[in-house]
Amino acid sequence: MFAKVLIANRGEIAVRIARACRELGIRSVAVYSEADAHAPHVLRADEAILLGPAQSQQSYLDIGKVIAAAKDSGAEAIHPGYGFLAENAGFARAVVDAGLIFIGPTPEVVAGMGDKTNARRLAAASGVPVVPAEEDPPHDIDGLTKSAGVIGYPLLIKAAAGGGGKGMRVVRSPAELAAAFESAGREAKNAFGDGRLFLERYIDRPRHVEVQVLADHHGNVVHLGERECSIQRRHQKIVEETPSPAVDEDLRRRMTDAACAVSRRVGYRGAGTVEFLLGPDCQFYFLEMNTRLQVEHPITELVSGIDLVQAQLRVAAGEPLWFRQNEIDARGHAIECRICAEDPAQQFLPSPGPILRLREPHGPGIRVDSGIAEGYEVPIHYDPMLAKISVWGETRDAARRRMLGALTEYVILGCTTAIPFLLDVLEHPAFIKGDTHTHFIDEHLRGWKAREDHQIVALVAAALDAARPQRGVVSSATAAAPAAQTTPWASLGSWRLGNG
Ligand code: MV4
Repeated sequence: MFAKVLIANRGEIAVRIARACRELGIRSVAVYSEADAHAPHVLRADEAILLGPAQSQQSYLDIGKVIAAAKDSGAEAIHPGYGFLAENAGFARAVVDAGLIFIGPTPEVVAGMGDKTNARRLAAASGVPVVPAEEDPPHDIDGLTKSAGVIGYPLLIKAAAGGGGKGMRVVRSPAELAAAFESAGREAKNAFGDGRLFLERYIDRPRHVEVQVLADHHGNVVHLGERECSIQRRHQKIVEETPSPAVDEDLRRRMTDAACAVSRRVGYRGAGTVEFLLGPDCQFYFLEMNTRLQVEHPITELVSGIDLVQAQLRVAAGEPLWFRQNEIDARGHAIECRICAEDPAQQFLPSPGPILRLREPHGPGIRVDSGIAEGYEVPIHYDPMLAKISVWGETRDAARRRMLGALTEYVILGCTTAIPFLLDVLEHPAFIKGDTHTHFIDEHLRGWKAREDHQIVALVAAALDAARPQRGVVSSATAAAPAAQTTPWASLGSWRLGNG
């Protein structure tokens, strides 16, 4: 096992990886930018190295600086987390060339899965269903129109070099085709430096269902079930759950078999996720394969009991998986909500700020993966996700109700979060029914506004908090009656969950 690992990331995932390192007796090295000098991930690691200015390009995305930090610290391996350099094949290659271990698949697999048309071809060759497509459409308007006609309308124009919706256009008629192809190519070129496009038949109102896989260097490939990630806004996942309310045992076996088949064929190593589109007709289609740990990995850990980050470290160190497929017994239901510094009433505008007051939920079956602490200033330079709440319950509704309670207990004063929005998602009848597909937010919560009680509560909480004796200045009166000091939220009583 490694003696020292460098964590090439920040925020909650860097804290998560540092914890897994500690539990395996591995020393962890954090890297940070000037904006993160007091960030929890820096304090949580055994060592910390300043990379440079706040801008990601001069810090977390600077391949040379990250590798130099690993070499200087004596780390044998680098864990990339997710985002930043996690799926950058050039980084993976540079890590290996520097004589270090990249905790993930080989650079060739990172590159191969990063090309969406190549990934599709490998999936199809593995016998996995793919959406009917034109993978290399002609660029002249006649040729393009002809190949679009073969696919049929509505169709989707997609960028070969990247996922996440960039360079994607739905085309509903031949009249829209040329302009959409033109603008998609420009967007793809700007986003990925590669304007290659392909056409796919459009699957209407799909679910996004992904399968977690784990593969070691000894020929073992296993899956850890599926995750339903359809509740998204502009391709940003908001709520994830496992198992999917739309997947029965037969469909689960077919999807997980398909995910393992692709993983085996590409020679996958480590933790990976195979994404599928699931149509209303229960047909599923390969979408892409992510060669990183996903944000939503905690819900898989909660139902399976497998620590995925420890598994990544142990597999990267050459250890065989310590369990067989038939020993994985997923149990219960888990839901994750992402807690982001953004204002849902202002089109989810990022709204970072100082964390003035922080009270995280606790209790049976509640897990908080957090990258913030009271007194920490959330930088404006990075992704607005602050933390994730994940809950486990015997049943889906038990998990849903536990999540509602946990969200209600979560107090973050100082920056706006989407917690009230999340409460309305989880209380929506369509969510309760399990009718969750990728158009859920558009169809049920378009133009969402905070309910009156949310606003009043927030104002009263802030007022009460402002009226409290200054923290640390304990007058004789308050010292005499410490019980009188309560958090503003506690003094408001349980204002949620239909208690008036
Ligand atoms: C699709 C699709 C419908 N038909 N492909 C979204 C980004 C990238 N992951 C692929 N995505 C989609 N591909 C075909 N042929 C619908 C989407 C899609 C989507 C997929 C999963 C989760 C959320 C989504 C939101 C909008 C569109």
